[in-house]
Amino acid sequence: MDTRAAAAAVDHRPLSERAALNKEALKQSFLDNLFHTQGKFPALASKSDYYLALAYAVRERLLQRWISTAAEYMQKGARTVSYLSAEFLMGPHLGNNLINLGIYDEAKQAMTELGLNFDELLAQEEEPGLGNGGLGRLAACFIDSMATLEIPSLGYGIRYEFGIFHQSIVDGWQVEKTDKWLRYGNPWELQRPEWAVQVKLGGYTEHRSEEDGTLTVRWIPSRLVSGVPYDTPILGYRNNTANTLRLWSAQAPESFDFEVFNRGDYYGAVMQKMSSENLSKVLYPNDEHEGGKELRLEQQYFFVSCSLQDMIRIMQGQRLPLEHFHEKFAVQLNDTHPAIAVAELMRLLVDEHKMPWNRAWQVTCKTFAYTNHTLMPEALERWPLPLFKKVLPRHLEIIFEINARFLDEVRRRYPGDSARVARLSLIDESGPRYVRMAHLACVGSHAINGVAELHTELLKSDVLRDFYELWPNKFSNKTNGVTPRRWMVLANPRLTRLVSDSIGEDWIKHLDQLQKLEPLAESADFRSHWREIKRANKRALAEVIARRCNVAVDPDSMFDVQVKRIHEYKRQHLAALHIIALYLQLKAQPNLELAPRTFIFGGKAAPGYRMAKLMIKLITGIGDVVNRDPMVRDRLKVVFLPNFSVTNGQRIYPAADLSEQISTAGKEASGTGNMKFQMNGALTIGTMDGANIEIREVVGADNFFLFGLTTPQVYALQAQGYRPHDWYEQDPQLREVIDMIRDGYFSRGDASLFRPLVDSLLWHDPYFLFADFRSYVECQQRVGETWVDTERWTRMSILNSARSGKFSSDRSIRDYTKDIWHAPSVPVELLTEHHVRAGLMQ
Ligand code: NBG
Repeated sequence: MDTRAAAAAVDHRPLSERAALNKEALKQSFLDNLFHTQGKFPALASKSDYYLALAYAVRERLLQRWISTAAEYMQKGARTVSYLSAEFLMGPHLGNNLINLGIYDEAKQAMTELGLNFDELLAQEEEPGLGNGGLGRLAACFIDSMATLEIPSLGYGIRYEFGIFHQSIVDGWQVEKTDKWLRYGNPWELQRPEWAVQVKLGGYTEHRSEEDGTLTVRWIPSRLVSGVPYDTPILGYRNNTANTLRLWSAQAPESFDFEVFNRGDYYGAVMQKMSSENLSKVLYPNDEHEGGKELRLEQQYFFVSCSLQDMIRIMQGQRLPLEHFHEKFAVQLNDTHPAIAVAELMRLLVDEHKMPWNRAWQVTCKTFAYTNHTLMPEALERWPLPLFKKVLPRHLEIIFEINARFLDEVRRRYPGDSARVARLSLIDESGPRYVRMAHLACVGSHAINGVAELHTELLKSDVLRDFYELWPNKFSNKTNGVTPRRWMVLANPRLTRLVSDSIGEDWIKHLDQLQKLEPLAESADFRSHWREIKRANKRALAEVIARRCNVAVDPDSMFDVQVKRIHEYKRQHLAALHIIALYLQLKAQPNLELAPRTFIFGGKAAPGYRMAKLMIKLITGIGDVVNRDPMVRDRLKVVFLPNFSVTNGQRIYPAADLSEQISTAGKEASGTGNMKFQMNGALTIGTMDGANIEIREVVGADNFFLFGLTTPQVYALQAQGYRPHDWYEQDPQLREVIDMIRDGYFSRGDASLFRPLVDSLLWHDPYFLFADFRSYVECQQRVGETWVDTERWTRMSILNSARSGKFSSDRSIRDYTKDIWHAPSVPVELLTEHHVRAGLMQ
């Protein structure tokens, strides 16, 4: 389906005058909602009331698309992609919806004419932070692209009452506060209690032979939880499509309460209600790490079971037999968090719908596909067997059965190779027994993918090697992408205007067209415009920094930025070592010619990850010393911007000159921040890791600052016995830097504070900072030299953006549809009032 043809079919006839897409109508519904929904008048209304009134006005406008989309899909019985993800890091909806509806400027004008500050209203929205980092944000970009490409899809996840914690920095340390994003209500969701489903937990199973000889299993749970769906419309960019994000909220089922209640245990009944609702209370604030927590397993099972039952309900509504489940739905497992879906679909088909095992297994395998997002061994989910059995007794039996059949196949293929059987088994029996979720996902899926070329290769050669040998055809690569609607059009309106004025607007849906900017890199005039825009974005960020960090930074200095979750493998501390090295240089040679730099960090540390929190303290400690030292004469500034989020990212990426992507080679699966920076014209300093490799490939080696060991070199160094202390001994500059930290220079003389960090580096350095230090410092030297040549830097910046087309999530989604989902586009025709009235009369 040619999306340009579809774009031409965008319809502007409103469902009723109330939802017309123009300024005056928007003003009218804004006022209507202020009075009739918020129940406020101007003297009483808060900014939040105004925001909500505008949000409801916009919602009225997208409901027509939502209803029309549902009607179209129902009528066509469209094949649907179900994207199962424990996280959706959506970011604020209002601005994005206005852009996708094509009424951003109208809304701004309408508010201005009413005497309101539009940007202030936008800023009122509490972003739904229902994700940790890259994995959750990827899911959000993907559903945006599916809607834009008109692919019928449902995002399924959890409606956490508390999303990722709010981070503030107190005395240089991270402090967490709960994220009460629902405090003032959420205008973007509709509760659908009529589609609630019941989920069982705990208890035991009963096996019975029926009279006809078949074996049936009954699961008698110890608890029931009700899952209530909350739907959020996901608009495509300037088309008629509004897909659905369906998030499940856990509630106590009344009937169950009554049983306890009737026994006279009122208190117990209330407690039970509370404990049921705990299931969707809070997002676990860890990425890349799993804690073996019972509640987390329950959360995973809860949303998976709700979602699969919902898909079955949809099929039954369309009178489709369950044998055709895999034809109706392509279900993508976003990492292993939803992998229990393999066993749950088997249970639903076999136990509840009486489908024979073999048939059910075929349907299951054709339904699921699995995306892996990590190479960190400690992040591969596994559940202790006793815990698993306690929460999901029936699923454990099903997994044993799947495993027995699977291992039979393995034994036939590799007779006598019991080591291989043990490696492949769904149950880890090397010590205490565990259920391996990645293995369950691999066995139950027809497609397995990594998220960047290197990552997929490493899955095949290392993490999932045995599966690759068994089923090479299941594996493919799907390099990540990000949506240009949010990350360029919404985040960087100035650049958007310049680009659209230069090459037209098509690039927003066809990011490859940014290529047309390449010749403009040679125009001095264009370069000067380009710089002006970057400077304006930097000025805006400088104001934020002044407000939040109380540090004045110079918009003409180079903005050298590292924003992402704080992790040792991402090596924020390597950047810190480089800053200290620069600082020492300035101290030694006060008149050194050094291009002024502002180092900007942002990112959250998992609350229980001590080393990551210490890394934040180190960065803020360096800032305290450097920012105040008169000898530095403002040539270096170091700031840690608190509470990195989608909202803050939208301000940061457009203002960056240099993007730090400095993970140890072989550790970052892909990265997506790297793509957001590139689109917005930042140059990358990076290792040969994740998608950096592909970024470098498209921008060309001349336009990328490469440093560090490659993955094979890291492996070789590890194999030969890496002794970081030797590297420390041999590099006087590194020694000076480390000694300074150790001696308390950045901790007001406290020599014990950074001891754990320094000792870990000196004696273990699991992420090879010392081995990469020299190469990084030298590369940064080249960055500094290039920066001074302003015209050259600008040319490189333009080329980076012009060559970012590959990293649109539209491209990723096209790859998934072509190779895995095979879900054709279904353009939507808008229903008008006439259709609705006709429907009522039938
Ligand atoms: C993250 C990887 C990133 C990758 C995103 C999205 C997890 C478990 N993985 O490199 O670390 O870009 O997933 O694929 O959060």
